[in-house]
Amino acid sequence: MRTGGMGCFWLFVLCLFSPAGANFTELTGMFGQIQSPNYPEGYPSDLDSTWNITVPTGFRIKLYFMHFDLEPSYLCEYDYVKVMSDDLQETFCGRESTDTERIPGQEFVLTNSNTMTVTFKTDFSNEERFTGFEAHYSAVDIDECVEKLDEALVCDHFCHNYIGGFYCSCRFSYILHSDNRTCKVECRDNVFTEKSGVISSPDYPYSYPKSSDCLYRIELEEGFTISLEFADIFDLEDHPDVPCPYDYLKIKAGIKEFGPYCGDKSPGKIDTNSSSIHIHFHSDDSGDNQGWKLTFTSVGKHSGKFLPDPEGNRRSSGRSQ
Ligand SMILES: *[C@@H]1O[C@H](CO)[C@@H](O)[C@H](O)[C@H]1NC(C)=O
Ligand SMILES: *[C@@H]1O[C@H](CO)[C@@H](O)[C@H](O)[C@H]1NC(C)=O
Ligand SMILES: *[C@@H]1O[C@H](CO)[C@@H](O)[C@H](O)[C@H]1NC(C)=O
Ligand SMILES: *[C@@H]1O[C@H](CO)[C@@H](O)[C@H](O)[C@H]1NC(C)=O
Ligand SMILES: [Ca+2]
Ligand SMILES: [Ca+2]
Ligand SMILES: [Ca+2]
Repeated sequence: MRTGGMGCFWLFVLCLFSPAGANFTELTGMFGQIQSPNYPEGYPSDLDSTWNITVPTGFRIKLYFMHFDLEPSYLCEYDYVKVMSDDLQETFCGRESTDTERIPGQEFVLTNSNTMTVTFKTDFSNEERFTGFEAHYSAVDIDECVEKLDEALVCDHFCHNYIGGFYCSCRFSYILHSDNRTCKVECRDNVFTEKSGVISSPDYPYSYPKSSDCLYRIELEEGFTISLEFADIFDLEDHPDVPCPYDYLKIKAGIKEFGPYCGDKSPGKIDTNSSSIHIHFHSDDSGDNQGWKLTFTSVGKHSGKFLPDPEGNRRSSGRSQ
């Protein structure tokens, strides 16, 4: 946590003795105060003063005026206070007693980011004495979990706000990815040695995990050949022009490769003509898609065809010599 007090003090000393920076003030405290020169006496003519306010990331700046008394003018063309931050810009001038100008009144200015620039400009003359302004600012926590300012910062599963930041966590059995945002699963090492079975993306047919790389190996003895049959519900994030840039399924059977597969059209039936296959499923850090499911069966050179039974136990459907 930074303390603004000393920083402001040293800056103040610096400002006093630095001729070039006399009209520029850098404020980095969690709160602070801005006054027009000579406040509460009348402010001088031909001023061009700037205050840069920076608070730590995770905070925004709230600025409000306790006193405001500037020379009124049409569209604030004589004297004005301008408050700027990113896409925000407010210009104020006038005095409390005349309601024709843009005085801040009870309004406050709230930034989206952690920086704000306030400029105070005056022209060459004043019709009468104007006392200027006094403003205060403070750092305000951004509730990232509610505001979702930046889509790329939103948590995949759970979001926890705290003063100055936020963090993400995951549902049971998921792991937070090193991006600190998405939730992945550990699924690198799945080996199937049964003659038949069912494999699917995690949570199928509900959204599969993001930022995950799943590897499934089917290893049978030499002489067996494996066939895959994909279920009709097949849904992997795709792109209209680029083939499978986000999520994909790739199958390796010996030297042969199948895929990459993505989109919503099931690959159907694949005869791999191999006794050993590797399935690689990759997902990126966004999107909600249902995934995939396949049934594998095998045929042995000297034995029958193996099909899965409804309980998923292996079973031979027949025998032929
Ligand atoms: C300081 O004042 C000079 C002239 O008065 C002006 O040209 C310059 O832009 C000002 N700088 C800032 C940071 O306001
Ligand atoms: C003051 O803030 C503005 C806007 O954030 C920035 O463009 C400018 O460089 C800053 N000036 C200094 C001296 O930090
Ligand atoms: C994730 O959080 C850790 C510790 O909180 C931090 O060191 C790391 O830089 C963060 N990574 C990203 C990508 O933000
Ligand atoms: C299957 O693989 C064997 C060698 O492993 C090869 O001789 C045979 O031609 C292949 N059959 C088909 C249909 O690709
Ligand atoms: Ca003036
Ligand atoms: Ca926060
Ligand atoms: Ca995706």
